[in-house]
Amino acid sequence: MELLDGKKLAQDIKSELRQAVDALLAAGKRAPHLAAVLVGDDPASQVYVRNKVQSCEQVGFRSSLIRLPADTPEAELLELVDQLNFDATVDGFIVQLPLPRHINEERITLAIAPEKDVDGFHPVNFGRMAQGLPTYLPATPYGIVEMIKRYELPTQGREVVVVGRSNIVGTPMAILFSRKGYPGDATVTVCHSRTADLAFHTRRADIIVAAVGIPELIKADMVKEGVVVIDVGINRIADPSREKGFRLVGDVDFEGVSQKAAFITPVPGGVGQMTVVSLLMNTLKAAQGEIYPKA
Ligand code: BQF
Repeated sequence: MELLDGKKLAQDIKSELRQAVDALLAAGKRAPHLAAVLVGDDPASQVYVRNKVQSCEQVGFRSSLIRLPADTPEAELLELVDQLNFDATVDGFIVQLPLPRHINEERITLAIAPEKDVDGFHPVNFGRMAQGLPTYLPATPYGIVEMIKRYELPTQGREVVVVGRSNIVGTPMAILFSRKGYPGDATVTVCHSRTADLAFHTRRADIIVAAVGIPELIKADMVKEGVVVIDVGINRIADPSREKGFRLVGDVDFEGVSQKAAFITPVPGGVGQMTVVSLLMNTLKAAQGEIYPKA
């Protein structure tokens, strides 16, 4: 078994990003600028936003964190989004999900200008992805694609099983693996909560992407020898022996499945790390007008 080391790859990519920033500055341009909006005080969301801000610092990006109280009216958030859309000093921005229940995530996502949608959640960017046009790939799928490329894992003709069908991971991964060219050309099966026999599908898989948010759902007896396992799950489970009272586990039983896998991502230190650097790669593209050329 070989680990798919997200931490190591993320470090490599960060040093590439630092060099790109140096080149921009040397050309008399300013550093890329990412803004992040955090509504409320969900503990996991606070960690994620902090990871993003710290990563910006590490590569020399400018970042702005805008914190709003949990009871911020939707209209107020929409106004902020509009302000960021028109702020020429901001190259790209994200609104951290999940949002408080009284705010409609779809309405917020639709309000973000596609040119600044570095999370790649706007339907325009999703549509461009589905058609293979230049776009901001959603950060987790982008991270997984980058991981597969950098480990040179073959996908052509492979049986891929995606477990989960969310708009931000499962569905885009299924589209990307089935597209023409590398890392596509695979045969894709999408499994979900209504799948009759999950193990029947996962046992046939050459590559499994687990993105359902169920701790350690995928067990050793559900996979074949030599499988490639991409574990997208970041689940907090109670662990009184830890200082914080919890530990992180994926959607895959790492202990068991790693005995049979050829390649597997750890949690933590796997896909999550790639997700954060992918957001930075999208922000660089935004600053350079690579997807939507600047006027
Ligand atoms: C690691 C996320 C679910 C819902 C909304 C590194 C992150 C996580 C883990 C991180 C995630 C998950 C993020 C590790 C951002 C990934 O070392 O394993 C980084 O910061 N993530 C998010 O912004 O929103 C989410 C998961």
